[in-house]
Amino acid sequence: MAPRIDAVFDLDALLTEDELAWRDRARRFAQERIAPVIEQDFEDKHFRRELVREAGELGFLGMHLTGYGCAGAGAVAYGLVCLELEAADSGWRTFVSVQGSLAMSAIHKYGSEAQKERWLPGMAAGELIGCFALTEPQGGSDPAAMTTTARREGDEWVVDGAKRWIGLASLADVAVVWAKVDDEGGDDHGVVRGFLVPTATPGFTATPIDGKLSMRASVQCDVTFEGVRLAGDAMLPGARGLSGPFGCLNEARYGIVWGAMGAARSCLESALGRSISREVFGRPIGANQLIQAKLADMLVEVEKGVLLALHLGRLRERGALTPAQISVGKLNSVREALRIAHEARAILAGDGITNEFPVMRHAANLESVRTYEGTDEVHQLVIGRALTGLSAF
Ligand code: TGC
Repeated sequence: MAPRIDAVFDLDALLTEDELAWRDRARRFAQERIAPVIEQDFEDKHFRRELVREAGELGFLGMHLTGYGCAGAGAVAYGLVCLELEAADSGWRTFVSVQGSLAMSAIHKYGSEAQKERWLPGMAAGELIGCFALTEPQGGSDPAAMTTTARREGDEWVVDGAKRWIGLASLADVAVVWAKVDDEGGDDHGVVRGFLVPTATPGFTATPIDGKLSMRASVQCDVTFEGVRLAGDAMLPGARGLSGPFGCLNEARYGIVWGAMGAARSCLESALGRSISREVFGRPIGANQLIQAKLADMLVEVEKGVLLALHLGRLRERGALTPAQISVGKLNSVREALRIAHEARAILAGDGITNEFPVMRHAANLESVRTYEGTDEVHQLVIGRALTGLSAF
């Protein structure tokens, strides 16, 4: 059993009883239900659908939302759950993000009462899966360039286009689809709006992307819409323009600020355990100054990252968190988690490239986390814009 590093900074003293209870529930789920099977699932490219209901029963799905069967938990509690899930595997934190922060959050923020009643309780319970279709094949950083359209035909909407890298789409019951309205002369012509698309609708096709060397225990898809006909009330009434999807991305990016530190902690725990148990030159490798320096630097970054996440969480609970602050957190957490994964791999030496340890899996997963929900570069430019008042986009 690897040593735990939580105690070093006494983070628990900064958390409420309720937050600790959420953290412990998520840690148990991650350690008992995900950790024992994750290496095989990663190898087999298998997403364990049956755990979705369990995650729902534990209250993790849309847990920061209120009403409609959602737990109404605070931002810090949600962050702690993300951290514990990602300590097991980024794919599971990604699932909770896509379901809760993206799909459910879009419906909760922008949906009509009927849309909320129709979808949210089942999604919170893990009976229904949602996905969030924003990114298109030509590139994810510039969603303003999307070409997917929704045009009005009589009482119906007709959606045509393609999306890529859409998490869970082939398993989903409903897709939140962002499309430009094609209505020459209308007020909404060319404006991005959100639509709720039941995935059983003819013309909706989701194809899992194969050949991934990252996030292998979760599913990302190419999605096509060929004349997908929707009822006239399929549009989310409360979202108009890109601020709609960006409002949801804020939520998901916030979860990553915490989650990536879970992957980092797991890597540090592996390296620390090994540095004590493995002997070279007649003593544990952890007795060497160079190894201790690496471990110390890793610990410093994990603790700083978690404290930053906690600060952002408290800001969010006060309604004071800005997108640029989220960018600081997402950029820092994922960048440092990747560095920690690479250092941990070095400490583990040859064994570090095997699945005896979770480190290479975390490192591979974090390459995806670094790219989705805004690349490092997008977040650097968001921060640069906040600093200078000048947009580099
Ligand atoms: P700009 O055109 O100026 O802004 C458009 C409108 O959006 C507003 N806005 C925001 N609102 C809320 N939160 C934010 N963070 C916002 N950022 C911008 C803005 O005020 C404006 O509103 P309005 O009312 O004036 O029209 O866009 P920009 O120049 O500000 O943004 C450029 C840039 C590069 C930052 C933005 O395009 C961006 O963030 N690009 C990255 C896109 C991204 O993260 N894609 C991820 C796709 S989803 C995903 O990865 C899911 S993966 C999980 C899975 O499905 O498995």
